[in-house]
Amino acid sequence: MENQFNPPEIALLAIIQAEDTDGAMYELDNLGVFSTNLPSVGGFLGRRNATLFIATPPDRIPEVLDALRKTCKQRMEYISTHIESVSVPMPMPIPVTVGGATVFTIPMDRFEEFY
Ligand code: 2BA
Repeated sequence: MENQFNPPEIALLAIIQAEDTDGAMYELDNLGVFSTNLPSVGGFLGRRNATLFIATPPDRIPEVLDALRKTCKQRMEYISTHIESVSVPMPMPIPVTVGGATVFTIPMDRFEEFY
């Protein structure tokens, strides 16, 4: 059997912080929007984050973005660097602001479900 009913036309890839995953997925689930959590790692900080794969009809994109806005918070992370002017290695934390959510919107050519 194949699902032909109301096929989603847009794929959203939302990179969010790992801590926000449960809240975001819960909120999307409450909206009746399907999401898949792909564990990922940020290239800059090298820390675990999450990529939510969300396939949706275009008219639901605003609701999805609102749900992500509500549940995904900006945070300060720190990377450690060394002060060069001192003889003993001394780590110096540098603050880095990490979003919210980084969302890519991608048109989908096909959507199929096989049962
Ligand atoms: P990360 O690559 O670990 O980046 C974490 C944060 O570090 C970024 O937060 C940004 O504030 C800073 N950052 C990243 N690259 C930088 C660089 N070359 N120079 C200075 N600062 C830099 P966000 O922008 O909120 O990004 C959060 C996560 O979203 C990223 O984790 C990455 O996994 C993803 N991301 C952001 N923009 C992306 C893009 N254009 N393509 C693919 N993934 C992206």
